[in-house]
Amino acid sequence: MLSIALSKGRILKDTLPLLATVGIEPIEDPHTSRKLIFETRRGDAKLIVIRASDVPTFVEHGAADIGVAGKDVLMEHGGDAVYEPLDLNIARCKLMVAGRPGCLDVGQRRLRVATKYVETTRRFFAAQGRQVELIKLYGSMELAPLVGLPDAIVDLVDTGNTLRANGLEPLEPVADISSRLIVNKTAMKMKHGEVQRLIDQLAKVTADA
Ligand code: PRT
Ligand code: MG
Repeated sequence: MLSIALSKGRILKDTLPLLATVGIEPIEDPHTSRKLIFETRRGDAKLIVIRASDVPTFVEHGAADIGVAGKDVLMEHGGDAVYEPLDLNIARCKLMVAGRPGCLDVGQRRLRVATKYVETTRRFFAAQGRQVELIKLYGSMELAPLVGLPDAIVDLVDTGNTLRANGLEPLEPVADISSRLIVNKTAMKMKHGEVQRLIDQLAKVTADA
């Protein structure tokens, strides 16, 4: 039996069609159901639907054999606790520094940056030799500069509409983001045949797309 951890929202929406091509289809609709575990039409695979930021933790500890997580979430989780064998090329966007034009010039004082991605942001600015003051937020990052909280934010940008609607501009790219297939290290050994078959099948589908 393989357990696969996904998150509600765009990852579920973009991953279900990929899994369907290898016969893994939930019997009930996970978009609308309040259940957290879903049987599939393939008796040997089940889906677990959890918060996006919890997917690496579930897979790391073997609560799921496999997961789908955004590169943003994986970078922030850090380390090499799970294998990351496949870029699914879905839920693509960019992690960006954003703010009002000129907001990065703060003279001698430390730049104040609000983000959900504090570790990734710290590493990004440290690599430029720049120490920043980090403000951890869990959402509505775009609002923060408008109410004078930070100078800039680090957040995901897709169309740029959310930034524009709030008078902010994308300023510096931090990373290109897409969703990755991740695998628990023990499952990769103990269920190698099943896991490798799924990776190979999905690799073929994502390459065709
Ligand atoms: O909502 P919750 O806290 O439960 O989890 P989550 O926000 O992480 O879940 P979800 O479904 O919103 O995002 C899951 C994953 O989708 C992220 O981890 C990314 O890897 C990926 N993804 C791809 C995105 C976007 N594109 C995206 N545009 N996640 C979020 N956004 C948001 C962004 O934060 C901003 O608020 O969309 C807004 C910007 O979009 P544009 O088009 O206006 O630029
Ligand atoms: Mg969200």
